[in-house]
Order: sequence, then C-alpha cells, then structure tokens
Amino acid sequence: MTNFSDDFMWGGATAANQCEGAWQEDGKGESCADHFTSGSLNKPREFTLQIDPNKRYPSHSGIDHYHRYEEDIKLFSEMGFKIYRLSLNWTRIFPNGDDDKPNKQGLDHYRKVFETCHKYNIEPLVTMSHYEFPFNLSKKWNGWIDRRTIDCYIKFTKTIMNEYKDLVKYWITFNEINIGILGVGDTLSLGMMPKNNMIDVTKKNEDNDPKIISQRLTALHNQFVASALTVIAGKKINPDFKFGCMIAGVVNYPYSPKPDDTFKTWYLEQINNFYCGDVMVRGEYHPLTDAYLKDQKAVIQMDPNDKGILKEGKVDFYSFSYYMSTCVSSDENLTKTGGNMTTGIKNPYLKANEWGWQIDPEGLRYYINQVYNRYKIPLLIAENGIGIRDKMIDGKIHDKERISYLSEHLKAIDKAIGDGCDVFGYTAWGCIDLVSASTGEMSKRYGFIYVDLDDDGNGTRKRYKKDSFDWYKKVIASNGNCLYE
Ligand code: BGP
Repeated sequence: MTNFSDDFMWGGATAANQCEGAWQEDGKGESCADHFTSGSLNKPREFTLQIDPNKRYPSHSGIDHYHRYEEDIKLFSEMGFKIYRLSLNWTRIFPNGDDDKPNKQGLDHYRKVFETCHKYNIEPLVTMSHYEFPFNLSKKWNGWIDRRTIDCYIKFTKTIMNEYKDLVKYWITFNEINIGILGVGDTLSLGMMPKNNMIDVTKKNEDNDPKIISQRLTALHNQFVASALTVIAGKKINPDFKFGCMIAGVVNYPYSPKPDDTFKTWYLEQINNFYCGDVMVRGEYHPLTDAYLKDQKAVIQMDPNDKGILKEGKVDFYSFSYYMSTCVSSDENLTKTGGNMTTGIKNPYLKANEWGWQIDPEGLRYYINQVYNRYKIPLLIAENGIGIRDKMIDGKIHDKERISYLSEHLKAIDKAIGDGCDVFGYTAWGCIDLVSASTGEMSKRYGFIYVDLDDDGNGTRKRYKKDSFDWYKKVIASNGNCLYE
C-alpha cells in the first residue's frame, strides 16, 4: 500500500499563455507573453515591443486550448484527473489591466471551462497570474514596480473570485513568485520592460546595479502585498477558499565538502526558496533579509501598512514546481548546466534531458521534507515533469523515458509522505503538450497527450494519447500502487 491518501488529488497543470492561443479573440488584450518570439536551446527567445509579422509568437495560437478545452478536459477525465490546474489570462478579463469594467466575453469563457471541469468531476485549481501580465501596464508604468499595479491586480482577483465563488475553491496567487528574486523573471514575472530585445529566460540577469535590484525586490514586495490582499478579500467572499503560494523549487547540493560550498548552498537556499516562502506562509520577511539587502546595496520601498497586510494574508497551502537539481561551488570554473529558470553546476552523478535539466527524484523527497518541516502546512506539487522530443510513429508515442521519470518522482513523493509530510496533491506539468516557457518550442514536450504541432506552427493540432496516458490512468486508478508492480 502506498502512503497516498484516498482523497489524494491527482491531476495535471497548464498555463493560459502556453496553451490557449486565441490571443486577440473575444476582446482579449495583449500580455507580455504575447511579445515573446519562439526560440530554442541555442537561440534565446526575443521580446519585441511591436509584433513583427516576420517572427513567430507561439502564444498567439498556442495549442488552441481556447477552442478545444472541452475535448482536452474530457481526455483529462479519461485519465481520472481529480484536479486541473490552469491559469486565467488576466487580459481576457481586463484587456488593458486598468479598465473600468471586466470583459464579459472573457468571464463567460472561463465560466464554461469551470463548468466543463465539474461536469467531468474535476476540481479546478486556478493560478491567478502565470506570466500573463498586461502589456499595457508594462508600457505605462513598468509593471509591478509601481504600486498602482497592486490595485489593478486586486480588482482582477476580486472580480474572478466573486464571479466563480461557487465553481472554484483552490487559488494560487502567483506562479513561481521567486523567479522574481532569481533575477530571471524581470519581464515574464514582474512585467518590467527589458533594456533590450533579447531575453534568455534560462539565464540569470547578472545586472548588479543596486537600482535594478531595488526595483526588482520592490516589485516582488508589491506582489506579496497583492497576494495578501487577495487572500484577505477572498476569505470574505467565500470562507472555504484555499489559497496557495507557488515557488519554483530550487534544489542545490554542495559540489564538494568544502565548508565554503556548504555555506554557499545554504545561503542560496534561503534566498532562492525561503525568502518568498516565508513572506507568504509566515507573513514575515526572512531573518536574512536585512543582511541580504545590505550586501546588495538595495532598498525595498514599503508602505507602513504592508507589514500588517502580509501578516493577515497568509496562504493556506504551499505549492511548488520541481524538475531538477544542480550543485553549488565556490569554484567558478566548473561546468554549468541548465535548469528551470536557473543554471548551476553539473552533478557528475545525475543524467539530464536534452536541455540539460538533471533528473533527480531524490531531490524531490529532500525538498518536500525541507519545506514541510519549515512551514508545517499542506503541500501540493503544482508542477513536475520532463521535457522530451517525442516522436510519433504510426500514430503512437512510446514515451518510456517520461514514464520512468514520473514513476521515480511519484515514488519519491510517496516516501516523503511516509517521512511524515502532508502532501495532498500532484499536478503533472504540461499534462497536454504545450509551448515551452523558456524556449518557446513545441518540441520540448511534457504531455500525456501529444499535440500534432511543430516549432514553426505547422500541424493539425490533433490530440493523440501517448503510452504515458494509459500509464497515468493506472497510477490514478490504483492510487499509486501500480508504481511498485
Ligand atoms: C516553469 C513554469 C511553467 C513551465 C515549466 C517548464 O518554470 O512555471 O510555465 O513552462 O517551468 O519549463 P519549460 O517550459 O521552459 O520547459
């Protein structure tokens, strides 16, 4: 018998900007994501101020989930999903971010999506902001740096919470909020206008200018306040609502037993993971914050009331993404490898996928234990999976590598629950193939469902079940027991 509870929430996750398409349909406005071109492992995505007709912007058509959501949700239900994590495209509801009234067509669309989820007995879990920041607010006042963005966000979140109070119970206020501090999310996550067009979202913005760091940390602080105000308002709208933070789970190991490497690893862990987690779960800044700010010569602009707001608007559950791990060393010359919004030192004991993301199920058990012991609130793994270049042969996709990756990670979760951690759900990332956030490719696939579409936008967008589709169906039906057969 596994340690998964009988009501464990098995499911999958997507993000609007990576799957919906229909970027200008039914009154939708432009989001920052709509200005990112497609790229590849060796070619960073570009952010263009004007849409260039000679370039490809993969969010514009996505995988057409906007029109095919019913077919997709039906397939999810066939696998036995109990939960579907999806994001709402802010600019479908408030096209410019600061409009007086919401766009009714946008509201109607998501109502139909949620009703479809319930028709198939699937609980929707809504990410309120997953890189769908209104482009207008970036142009107007540089995104989250300006406190007026807090008001716009609250208006958006209150609108959707009121509108869907009987259809949605689980909410995540911001996707991977800590990428703001990792220095890779300035445009994607914080809506800050880039200095130039080229943005490599896989590489840290090494800009050490204290002014930029102060802006970034202030923008992040404004997101914390916006999240807390949303939680406070939401509990009044429906006391049964459950709110979660969402952290990009960065797992690092010291490369060597040198004390320096251990301290550096510990320090990065505090800043990369716990800085944001502490504010959202404990309602207060991490004890290292003052020293960190001094070190960076940075200042956060705060309002005197913010402290109280953060304390009051704490989240109910902790959710996170986990894909890979890397090492940390004081030796600058060691070989680096890629990863989810980060780069790190290559671990000689781990294999990696084509994009350099190192496969480490044990790291997931380690991370779950670490955060559960720090926060002692229920956990949800909001993203996990492996990007693979799947091949369709005679209508079949034999994705053995994905099945093996997911099996090992699910066993790691099972063990962590056995260690005493409270994990209530798992939503596999990109449960249907979608556009990659870091490279904009279609060929970096995560799904149980294959979408016939290539990196240049060619293909029928027809859906096909991969081998992992039947495998995941069995996992859910057996509550994980088949993992050990
Ligand atoms: C996370 C994002 C997702 C998703 C995932 C996989 O950082 O929250 O949006 O895309 O990573 O990354 P990628 O698509 O770059 O392979």
